[in-house]
Amino acid sequence: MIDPAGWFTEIYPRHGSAFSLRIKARLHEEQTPFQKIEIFDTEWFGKLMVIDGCTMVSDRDNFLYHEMMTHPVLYAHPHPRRVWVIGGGDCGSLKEVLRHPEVEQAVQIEIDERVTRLAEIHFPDLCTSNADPRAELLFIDGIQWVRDAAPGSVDVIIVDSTDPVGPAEGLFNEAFYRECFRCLDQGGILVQQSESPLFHADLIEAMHGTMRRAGFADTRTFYFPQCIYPSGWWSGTMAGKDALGGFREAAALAKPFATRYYNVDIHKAAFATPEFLRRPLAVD
Ligand code: AG3
Repeated sequence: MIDPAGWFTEIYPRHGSAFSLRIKARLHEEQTPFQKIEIFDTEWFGKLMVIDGCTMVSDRDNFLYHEMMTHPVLYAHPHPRRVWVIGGGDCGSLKEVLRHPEVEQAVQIEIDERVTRLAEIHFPDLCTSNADPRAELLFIDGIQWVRDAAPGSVDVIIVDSTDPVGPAEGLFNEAFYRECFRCLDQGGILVQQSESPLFHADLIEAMHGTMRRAGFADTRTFYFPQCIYPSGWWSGTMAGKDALGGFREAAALAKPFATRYYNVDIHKAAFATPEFLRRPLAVD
């Protein structure tokens, strides 16, 4: 929604709140077979991608999300060679994954090719690694992909999805996690964006239960800021085939690439659990 003064607003009806950005121009609007995609030029956040009215990516703050959806899990895994990004069509997660020299193969499985094609035009900085020989971009249903994949064929699965409604709904259920569990090799880890700890604590709590019922031995949530998403505070949740908590700290300290948010201290701090989120939760 854009008001006459040029403010884009995403309203959170369940939480009596909203987030707005001042828009300079609407650059693109398109209904794909899956969703409505809009691209705006904003006053201070650079370009903004909106899907079905929900903010997805801005130039200004996407580094927080993309670094946190990739580096913690890749330094938690002892030897991440094969990585899948499910969703993530803007290619921001794929780019961060490919910064790790130990990654030999990174497959992005995005259902809506238009997200990637528009990212290539409007978010070229996120797409700089798309031609990396280790990268493969597929435009198919991620649920079908994990169903068809061979057991033990991947080390890390990153679920970089939209909210759990519409095309992404099936990425938050036990059947999907069960297939992911089967596809992960020993020591394998799945990480999924898990919404706002303040607004969606019930979802995070349920996710832990669902992941464990699907077979995962250990689950952990970590936290980071993301000002364009509901409440400005976001989370990712890891599910380990084996116990989590491993951290290749020396490798993270000597990482051969620059980051703007992630570092060793952030890695450790991100897993600290606020009092009100200690499980089991008293969810209101
Ligand atoms: N994925 C998480 C988007 C959730 C935003 N929700 C909202 N605005 N209501 C973003 C994809 C980045 N690669």
